[in-house]
Amino acid sequence: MTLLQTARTGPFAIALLIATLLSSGAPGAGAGSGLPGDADCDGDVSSIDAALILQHSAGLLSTLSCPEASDANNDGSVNSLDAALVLQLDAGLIDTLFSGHWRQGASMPTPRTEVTSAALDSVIYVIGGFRATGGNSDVVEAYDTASDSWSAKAPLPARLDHAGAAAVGGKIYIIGGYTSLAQGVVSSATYEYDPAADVWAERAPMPLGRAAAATVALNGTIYVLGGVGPQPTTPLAYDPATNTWRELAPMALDREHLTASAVDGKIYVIGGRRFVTQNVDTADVYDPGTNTWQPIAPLPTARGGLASASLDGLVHVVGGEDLSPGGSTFPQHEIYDPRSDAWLAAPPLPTPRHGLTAQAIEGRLYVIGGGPRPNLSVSGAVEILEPGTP
Ligand SMILES: [Ca+2]
Ligand SMILES: [Ca+2]
Repeated sequence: MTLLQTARTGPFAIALLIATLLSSGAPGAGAGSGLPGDADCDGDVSSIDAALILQHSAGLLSTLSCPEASDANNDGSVNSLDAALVLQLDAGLIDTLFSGHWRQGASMPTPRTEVTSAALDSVIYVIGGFRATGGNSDVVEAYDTASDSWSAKAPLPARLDHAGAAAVGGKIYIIGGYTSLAQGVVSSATYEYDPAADVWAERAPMPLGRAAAATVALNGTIYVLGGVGPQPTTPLAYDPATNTWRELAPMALDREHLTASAVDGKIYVIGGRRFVTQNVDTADVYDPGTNTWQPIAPLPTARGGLASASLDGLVHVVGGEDLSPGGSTFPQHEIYDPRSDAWLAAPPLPTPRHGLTAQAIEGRLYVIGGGPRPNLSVSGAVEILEPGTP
């Protein structure tokens, strides 16, 4: 049982935990550190702070010396998740508590969902997707993170939704997607975009078509993982230098609407869904050096239609959708720490949505577009995660 689960087990377990923790010492006097997790402001984050946060969230303690610091993950509420994070930190299971807050950027001119994106320097290219009318799109719009402004680029050679994108060597590659979701037509096309010339070219197609896959670049190679299409557990790798594709060792679980990000030479493949409505918490790591897969700690909130980006050695996972009857979209923002194989709860997305895209640039996470409601709805939202507290 993890500490996170311990903290969620109920009042009895919480009371027991408080008793255990308080027996190890008394809360320190307030010194006003403001350090995330330091609920008693004594300049030290320890299990005492976790006990205080738990007492407060259980209604046993009416005030906290450092209310802001007690919100360890800075998501606007003080609860057992904050206590669990403090305990994880105190036990050495995680290195840092995540601190960050969201702000809005300039909205995308063409609101879309089921988009893809790639980043070059300080610019994020948001490509294809569904428009509000439900038709798929060849629209390419570029968001300059430095100036918080948008510009239109040469359209895609085809209308695509649920495509993949990655940047290698100063070019952007668009891979697969649906040319017609309604008719189930999955593309195997590869397109290359030259941002200097604002021109698209066709490259060698995938040996197997793919839509709603995870696409990520690592060390000059583009990996396409999972998704819808023939042999969906067979990942594919594209080398832009030789314009060739190859097949990789199969994934354990066939799933689509998943996400992937690379950290330190490995690819973390997270979440997704099966049979349309079955969201999964499955998470694996792929090592390109050995062409092998290993399971990692499962995603805390099972879901597909999510997005991710790696930032400072952590994988930030945002959004998603539940397509079962009465389902909704997810505000969840969860962070995977590969060093500890642990997940951290983080400030949720201001606008819950699915079919969105995420990129990390210069210490900030940018989350763009997507549908605020399950199925077809669109948004032009640009939500930016800034480090630290507001
Ligand atoms: Ca403390
Ligand atoms: Ca919190």
